[in-house]
Amino acid sequence: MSNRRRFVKFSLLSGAALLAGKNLFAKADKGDKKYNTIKDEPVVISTWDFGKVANAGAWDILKKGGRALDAVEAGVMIPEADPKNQSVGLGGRPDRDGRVTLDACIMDENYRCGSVAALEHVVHAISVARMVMEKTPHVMLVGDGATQFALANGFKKENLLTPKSEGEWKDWLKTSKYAPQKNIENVLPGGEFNHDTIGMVAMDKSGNLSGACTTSGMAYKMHGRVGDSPIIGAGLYVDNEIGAATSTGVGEEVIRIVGSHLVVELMRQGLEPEDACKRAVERIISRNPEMAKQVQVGFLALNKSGAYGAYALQKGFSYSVRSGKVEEVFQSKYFYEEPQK
Ligand code: SD4
Repeated sequence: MSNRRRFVKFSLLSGAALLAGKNLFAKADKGDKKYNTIKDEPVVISTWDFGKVANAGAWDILKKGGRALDAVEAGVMIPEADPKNQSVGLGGRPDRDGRVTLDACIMDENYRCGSVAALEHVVHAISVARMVMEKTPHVMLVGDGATQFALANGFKKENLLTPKSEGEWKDWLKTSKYAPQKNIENVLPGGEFNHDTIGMVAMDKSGNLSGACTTSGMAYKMHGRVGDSPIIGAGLYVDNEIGAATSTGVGEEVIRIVGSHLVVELMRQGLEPEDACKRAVERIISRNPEMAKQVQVGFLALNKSGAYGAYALQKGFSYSVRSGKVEEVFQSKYFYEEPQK
């Protein structure tokens, strides 16, 4: 597409957005809304309602003055170990070949980070990611290399495919339809929603930030597919001077805009967390509005002052917050007022 055509397309999009009451280029409207802030105390925030249980694990460490890095690892290990949670770790939904492959990454207050992608047979992908960070000269290990590294370092080999996830996969094979849909990624045979991924960011008593992100990825993905969750900058980013961000939803769309890094950079430019998340969502829309209507992406961010916020493409993204004073699940704001046809 020529530059001129691209400009015209982009202008038309902004015009349409303005007509729909959305100003893609609006400055963050600081001052006329109240931003949620946890002042001068530890806080942990994570994606979706099930983040509440994970936050409790992180909070046990934070409330005792523990390190944010330890808190986020311990926090996300809870859904990883829960066979009933079919989007993370044990019991995660498999790829289309029936293999449960896990993606995870972790990042501390000092730009140190570790990641695994397409890891198999090991429940706590987040701890393997942390070990990559702490015990290797690398940032990311994938596939067999990641699995071999984990097993060689004392992680137990387990079958992660539970009878429930296996049964659903076999039902899915009857149609083999992989069609990410708005807000629900995949509609499963039973009509349930497939919300994946826990992304968690935390600030400890010393004011240091860390984050973790772990998932079994999109259900029935191609074998070998890697989403945003293990990719530093896409599914998670932490800059201890500025803030931390994480994402959930259709990872391909997050990777294209390096979403979590973008959110942190927007906070560096002065945007509040919610506005930074919103701007990242708008970037996805501006790239391909038709596609954006069909999928869900949500961002969550925490800045160095303890302000936090989220924003999603579609209705339905929730996030959980835990501090000394707050223990709550919030509904994220979202771009599309009504479900899109
Ligand atoms: C992925 N971002 O693998 C993950 C999936 C997810 O809600 O978060 N779904 O693309």
